[in-house]
Amino acid sequence: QLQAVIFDLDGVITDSAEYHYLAWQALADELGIPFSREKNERLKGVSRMESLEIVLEGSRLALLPEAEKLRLAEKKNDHYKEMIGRINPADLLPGIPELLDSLRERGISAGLASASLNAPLILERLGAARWFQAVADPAELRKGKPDPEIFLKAAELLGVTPGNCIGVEDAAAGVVAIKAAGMKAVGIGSAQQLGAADLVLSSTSELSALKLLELYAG
Ligand code: B16
Ligand code: MG
Repeated sequence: QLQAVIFDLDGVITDSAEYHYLAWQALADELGIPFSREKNERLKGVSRMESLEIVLEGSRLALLPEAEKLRLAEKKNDHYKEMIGRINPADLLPGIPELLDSLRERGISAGLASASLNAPLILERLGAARWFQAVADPAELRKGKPDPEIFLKAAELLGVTPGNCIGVEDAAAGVVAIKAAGMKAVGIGSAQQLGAADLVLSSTSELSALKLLELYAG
């Protein structure tokens, strides 16, 4: 029986990727290094410090001492936090409130497996915290996606068996993490990028509790 659905945040519950992009772009401009929306695609689902490494890649700044890198990441995060302060319930992606209500009515738990240290703040801003029975804290984990650790942690916090869960992700590394956790995976985006998922939908508006139950049964 399907016990829980475990969600990624950015790109699935809300689109904070745009704010991440704007904050990284501003930092790169300030540092005088090239950055683009295309490069930003590689940062999706990747931790803050790993993202910085990708931003600095190919520049001399990649050789900066760790303390300096931490300072740059903090600078980006301050700017990002300033922007996400504007997030409100209207920023929930299409179909998500209905899906979370419907899961709750059916007694299916919802968990969050986001690599973002800002996830609890964003859930509050969205008015979405009430839907989630568990939020895995990425600060407590050793490995990021594609490692399954964060999805396994969310299942553990919910008190459910991974095999009785479905994970929902918009990033390829996230889909790999879900499958490695022994869960069924739903990818939101292009089938080309998320081919490893058991079901790929082009938008969250296509998600429904019935589709998830069908996927689980099939
Ligand atoms: P922060 P997700 C991820 O969120 C983002 O996709 C990724 O771009 C970001 O670098 C990462 O969170 C860390 O975010 O700097 O706020 O800790 O997709 O796993 O929900
Ligand atoms: Mg994501």
